[in-house]
Formats: sequence, C-alpha cells, structure tokens
Amino acid sequence: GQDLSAAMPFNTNKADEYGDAARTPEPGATHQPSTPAATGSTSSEIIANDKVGDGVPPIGENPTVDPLDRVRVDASDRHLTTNQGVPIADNQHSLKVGLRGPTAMEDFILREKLTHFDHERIPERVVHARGSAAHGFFEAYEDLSDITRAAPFSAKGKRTPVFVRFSTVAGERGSTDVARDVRGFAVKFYTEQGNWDLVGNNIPVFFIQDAMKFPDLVHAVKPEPHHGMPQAASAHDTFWDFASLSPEIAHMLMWVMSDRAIPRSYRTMQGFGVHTFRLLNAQGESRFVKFHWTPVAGTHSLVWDEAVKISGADPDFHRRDLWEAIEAGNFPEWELGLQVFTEEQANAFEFDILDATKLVPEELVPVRPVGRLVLDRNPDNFFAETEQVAFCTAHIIPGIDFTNDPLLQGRIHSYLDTQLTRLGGPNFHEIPINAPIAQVQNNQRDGMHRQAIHRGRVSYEPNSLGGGCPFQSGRMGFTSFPERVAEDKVRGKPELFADHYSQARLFYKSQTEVEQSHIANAFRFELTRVQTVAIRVRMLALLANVDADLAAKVAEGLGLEVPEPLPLATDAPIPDYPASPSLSLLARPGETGVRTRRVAIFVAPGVDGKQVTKLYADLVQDGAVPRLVSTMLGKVKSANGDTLDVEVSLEAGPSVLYDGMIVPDGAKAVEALARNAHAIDFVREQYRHCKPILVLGAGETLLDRAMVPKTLPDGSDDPGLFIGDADGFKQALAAHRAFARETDPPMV
Ligand code: HDE
Repeated sequence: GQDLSAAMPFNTNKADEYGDAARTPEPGATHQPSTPAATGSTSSEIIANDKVGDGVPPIGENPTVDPLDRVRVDASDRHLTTNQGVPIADNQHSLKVGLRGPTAMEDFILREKLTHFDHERIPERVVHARGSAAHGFFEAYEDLSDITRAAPFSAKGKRTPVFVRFSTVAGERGSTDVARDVRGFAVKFYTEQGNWDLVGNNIPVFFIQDAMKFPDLVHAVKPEPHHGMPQAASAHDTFWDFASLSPEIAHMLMWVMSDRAIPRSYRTMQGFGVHTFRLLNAQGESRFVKFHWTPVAGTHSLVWDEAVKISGADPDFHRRDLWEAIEAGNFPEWELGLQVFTEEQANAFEFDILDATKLVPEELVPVRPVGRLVLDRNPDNFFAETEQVAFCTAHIIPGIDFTNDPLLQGRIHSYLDTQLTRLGGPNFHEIPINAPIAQVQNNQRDGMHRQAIHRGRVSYEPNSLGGGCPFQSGRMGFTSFPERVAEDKVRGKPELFADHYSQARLFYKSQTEVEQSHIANAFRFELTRVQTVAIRVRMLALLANVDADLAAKVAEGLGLEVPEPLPLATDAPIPDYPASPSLSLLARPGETGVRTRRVAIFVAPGVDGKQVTKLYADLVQDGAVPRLVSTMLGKVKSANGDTLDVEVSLEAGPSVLYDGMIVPDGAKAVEALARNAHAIDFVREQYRHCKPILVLGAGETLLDRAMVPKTLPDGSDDPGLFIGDADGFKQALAAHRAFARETDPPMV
C-alpha cells in the first residue's frame, strides 16, 4: 500500500495542462497558464483537504501542474513563419515566372502550406466519432484506502485532474448532437500512478454481452453500406433487423427508446462505468464495483419532436451548451457514486455481474457517494485535445482491476488497437493530451513520431550497464487480482446470461406514465421508419416478452397485431424485480434551480420596457440566460420611451433553443408579434414541448392568437402556464417541463 508518488519523479515535460486554475478554481476564472515558479509546485506531496464541498480550495500541492505550455502556441505579436521557422514575407501570392506565368517548382512556401493542408485530416473514431470535451478535476470526499489503493481515492479532499469527453455513438464527426443515441461519458484521470480511463456511457447497460458481436452491432446501426444512409440514426432496417434477432438487446432498447437517449445537455445526464470492475486495497483484498456519475443539475431530457427540430436549428446544441456553461463559470458537476459488493453478494444475485446487459438495482446495493467531478476549463484547441485524446479501457491503475465480463475483455484489446490507425502509430501516448503526468520509463523505443529522447545505451532488461534501471516495482506496482480459474476452454455463455427480459421489464415498470408513453412512441417512430414488415413484427414479438401493454401500444401505432412472443432462451425461472424508482429520469430533479436555463423574452415596439428590464435582471440574478427576442435585430422603442436591444431574431432563434418564454405587457408589441407566424409557431412549440410560458398583461392575447389552451383538457390548471405569475413561472422553469400538458397526438 505504499504510495509510489513520493518516490517517482514527475514528468517535467508534461505541459501545464491544468495550472492553478484546475487546482483551485474560482467561479468564472479562466485558465491562466502557469510556470513551475509561479505555482511553486516542487513538492509531490498531496495534503488532504478537510473542507471538501464548501468551495475552499485544497491545501498543499498537486503534482500535476508542471508545464503543457511547452506545446501551447500563441501567435500574438509574432510574425508568420514556415514550419522551419523561416519568416514569410508574402503569404498571399505564389512564386510565378512572370505575373501571368506558371508557378515555380521551387516555391517551398506554397508547397509546404498545401502539403500540410492536404494531410490535416485523421480518421474519425469508428464509433463515438462526434464528441466534445472539457478539463476539470475529481475531488475525493474521503479516504477510501480501506477498499482501494487507487490514487484518486487516497485522501480526503485530494484533487486529480481529468479530461472528459462526451459523445454520440453512431453519427459521424460532423453529425447532429441530438440524435437518439447512447452518449459516451469518458473520463481520463491523470493520477500520479498513471492514467486511469473510465470509458463509460450515459446508460448503465449495453446492447450485447460479448465483444464478438460488437462489429455486427455497429455495422447494423451505422449508415447502411450501399447508400450511406441514414446519418446518426437507428431508425432504419439494418439496426432493427439485428435488434429483432438479438433478444439480449431487450433491456438496452428500453433505455435507448427512453428519453435518456435525447439528453437536454451533457450536464444533465448520468454516466456509468457499465461493467463490473474490481477494487483492490493494499492488502490485496478484492471487492466488486459499479461506477455511477450523477449530475448535480439533475437528469433532464429533450422531447423527441424538439430534438428533431434542434438538429436543424443548432446541430451543435450539446457542444455549445457545454462550452457556454464553462465559459460562463457555471461549471458542470457530477457526483461519483460507487456500488461496492462482495463476491458472496454477487453469487446471490439473480443475474450475473459479468453480464453487461444487467444492472445492479440500487435497492440491492446502494450507491455510495465518494467524490465530485467538476469541469472548469474548455480546451484550447479542439483537434489537439478533443480529437486526439485516446481513451482506453486498458488504462487502469493499481487498486483497480478488470472482471471477466466478456464485453470488457474485448474492449481491453480494441481501444489501444484502434488508436494505431486513428493516431498513426504506437507513440500516441506522447501526444500532450494523452501523456500521463506520472513519469514514463521503460525500454519501448522508436516508432513513428517519437518525442522522447532516451539517453544511454540500455534499452533492455535485465541489464547491468544501466545499473538495472528502470527497475520493476514489485508489489508497489500494478498487480492483478489472483483470481482462481480452472475451467474448460469453451465458446459459450453462462445460463444466467440467457434471461433477456426480466431487467427490461424492471426498467419499463420503474418509469412514470409519461416516460412509458415516450418509450412506446419512440418504438413506434423507429419501427415506422423500418420498411420491412417482418422486422416490425419480430420486434413486436420481442416486446411481447417485456410488457404486454407496451407491445400492444406499439402494435397499435404500427397498425399491426401483437404476434406470439419470441421463444425464451432459458427454462430457468425468470426473476420478478420490484420497481426501482431511481431508474426514472424524474427521480433526480437536480439542485441548480433555473441556473443556465434559456428564456426568450418577446419584445417589439411598444413593449413594457420597465417590466422587461426587471424580468431580465431577475433572471440573470438567478443564473438563468434570458434573451430579448423579436422579429428582427435592432433597437426596439418601449412604451416608456427606453430603447431595448434585440439579441436574437425569431428566425435565428426558434423556440426549441429555449427552455421557457415570457410575453411581456404592451398591446402594440403583442399586435406586431401576433402578425408574425414565427412568433405564433414559437408559442405553439413552447406549449407542445411542455415548456413554461409566462404572459403578462396584453401578452395573454398572443396565447389566444396561437390557439393555445389555458387549462388542461380536464379543466384543471396547466402547471406550466402562468398569467401574471412570475414566481410560479420560475418554479416551473426549475422543474423543466409541464408534462401534464402532453397529449398523443399533440393537440397544439
Ligand atoms: Fe467503445 N469503442 N467499444 N464502448 N467506446 C470506442 O475507441 C468497443 C463499449 C465508449 O470519447 C473506440 O478510441 C468495443 C461499451 C466510449 O474517445 C473503439 C466494444 C461502452 C467511447 C471501441 C465497445 C463503450 C468508445 C472507437 C464492445 C460503455 C468514446 C474510438 C466489446 C461502457 C471514447 C476509440 C472517446 C470508443 C470499441 C463497447 C464506451 C473502437 C470493441 C460497453 C465512451 O475502440
């Protein structure tokens, strides 16, 4: 259990990726590159912070902060040069033989510029191509050394720098952020014991149980190979063909057809390590663990009709949201929770913990909060950091170990392997964003683009010429759990893996009525897009094993009868789980009030300017993001003579980009708005997407013009519609949506 960090020198070549800002972030602070001298970071000692969570920065040193400035380039006040550092006199004209003559072969400046340009693309990730990332830190709430010797958990208050990338799975690099899809949630911890990558998703289970099936799954969901369609969508025949023939997919499908697959923001989704991992303490004792990230802002999603429209209005919706929240100092935050359990407990579960299509219900093993993740700095350069970061499930550190989950076992191979193609060779660990902060010492040599300049004549082990260095760490180094395995070599799977439906059912029955209806509608949409009727029918046969009502609802939407259920793959009794309310999105409303919610305030000439100014200031005060929206940009003269600056035109900022809207008083203004179909559409879409609407004074007439009902169909109050009640509006905005208003099909 000895901490190697004190004995090991830190990599002084690792650029100052984090700086003081990462160690002691102040709200709103932007990163200032720091020098070792400025940070005084000479010590590698880490001192616990006994004031976790109250915003007080940790005492002492974090050895992670010595110079990325080595590779940071800032051209201000500099002249233009070639890649060889030669000053360029003219960057506008190629070298020609006569002004109208051919270009000279010797124009090395032109040739260098074009050649570099010709090669500036690298292959996109084969999955998770589309993503966005940010820097931050993980802070441990307590010392967990009784259960793990993993560095991030070695002391209360300890901060470990992280780089986190969120992604969609199926879409290509330039595809929309808001496709119905799983989201990747990949965290790279730069610890003093090496890099640990927790490469997770926002859904705790997976489509398949065995790595052998992954290429088939991905081929099925990606654009169909003959015509390359559709982009970033599972709603096509090949995906559902594969799904309907792979009953193990049932549980995952429930999640992917739920609103989890269309998050409102990366900041409002959970993350999961998915597989069962092991934690090992200094005594070598092993416990099983599942990792959970829970967003402080709560779990919130889009509604489907909205997601479809956002794809047109702002395909970078999630990327922009993450970027803007960090720039504004609203640092996204998650709590890390662990489900820790023993081998004996695992043996008593009704499912196999090596099966990635199963979760461990929180009622069975509670989630223990152990720390927080804060993202407080945007990357400087998308390509250098977000695109070149290489996550790898094989990157684990002492104190953490794999299990025999056959999906995880395949991943251990795949992530390193794929970087060889994507990043062009075996030295990708030297790319600054991937370089560990721990010193790297070994006898691996050469390869494309080698950065390190190894000194000495020794590149082998054992050696005497190098004094035996670098030497093995023995028990202080990484050790695998000595699990006893004595089995026949076989291709196959355990019997418990064959129960495909009990947890799918558990998930479905744990959802609220609104969520259940969204799941049914998502199946209806996707299967409507499927052209082959036999596939639709087979899917209904699969759903019939999950829930009869669900199957009936989907069948009705497709104009089909529910067929005989698919035969079960096991004769063993199927567990019947009690509902698990924590599986509902609505179980985690979050603690951030209206912070970061975007509110459109309609203005036009004659609007009540005083009211607008006050509403605006109040929302800003609460951390919301109000915008003055009108038919066109420019100045608007309000009723009291003040002028207001329009910030967004209706054309450029449609309803789907806002979480709520306000129509202030001012008869003339409302008249003008009512003549604009964009404004009418805006109100109707806010209504349809269950967003809170506040109307003041004459503003109410816009509701009438938009033919928006003021009460629910049963005559009761609409919980998201406020006539003159600004406080009620704010509460509804904090609650996100008024689903009570929703009907299928939509009335508005
Ligand atoms: Fe991945 N996955 N995956 N995956 N995955 C990749 O690695 C793979 C799986 C996940 O932001 C690739 O660097 C196999 C589960 C994330 O850069 C590739 C199998 C989970 C990311 C790969 C799985 C994930 C990837 C593509 C089944 C959730 C993006 C580019 C055996 C726990 C990381 C790359 C980033 C990326 C393989 C299944 C999450 C090809 C073979 C389960 C978040 O290596």
